[in-house]
Amino acid sequence: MRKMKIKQSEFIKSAPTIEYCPRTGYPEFAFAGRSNVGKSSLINYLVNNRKLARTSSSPGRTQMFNYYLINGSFYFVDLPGYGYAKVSQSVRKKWRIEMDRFMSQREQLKGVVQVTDIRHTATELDKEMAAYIKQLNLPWLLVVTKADKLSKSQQKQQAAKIAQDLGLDNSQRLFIISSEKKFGGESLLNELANLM
Ligand SMILES: Nc1nc2c(ncn2[C@@H]2O[C@H](COP(=O)(O)OP(=O)(O)OP(=O)(O)O)[C@@H](O)[C@H]2O)c(=O)[nH]1
Ligand SMILES: [Mg+2]
Repeated sequence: MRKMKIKQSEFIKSAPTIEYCPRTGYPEFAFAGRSNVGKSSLINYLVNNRKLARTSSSPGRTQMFNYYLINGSFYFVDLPGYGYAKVSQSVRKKWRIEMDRFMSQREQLKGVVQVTDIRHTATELDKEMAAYIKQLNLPWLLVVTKADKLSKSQQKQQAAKIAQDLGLDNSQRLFIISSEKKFGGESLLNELANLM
């Protein structure tokens, strides 16, 4: 079991399509999930830098493939949230195409971290995303975040329910996390280290 310690992180670029994504060949991990679920906050927590990824209380802020270089050797990619009602139909359609190209064509992509809110049952879009990642045979890690909002026993129960609804059959790939209270991230980082 490898361990990962993050010593350095920096914003590299926001890429509108895969043509603009970095060509260094470094391994990368993408963070996907419903809009406002806490993807950017999760990245900031993992790298211990509150100012790295832009977070917001208004959903739909992350609009492109946002690349963060970690320890000078791999990337975290913050993806735009799905399911945000105020984004126009045409923008959503375009995003679907770009996301599809990204997921299916980026050879550097070593895994997808799917993020859901521990308080909510999985939506149709969450299920669709989960099925999509699995079908691509990409390592899939499920994070249920905002765990600070529930009691310890509720956390376990809700996490199990979400994992079941999304068809997660490997409990080692389920992570109960709070970016706000900063817990649960270490085991996720170690799992990512094993995928590089
Ligand atoms: N209590 C609590 N709040 C959180 C946690 N993580 C994120 N939030 C809050 O949730 C809101 C959305 O967080 P973001 O990290 O911006 O969410 P996002 O998924 O990146 O959103 P988009 O970029 O719009 O898709 C912010 O108000 C955060 O402060 C958490 O672990 N606990
Ligand atoms: Mg974001």
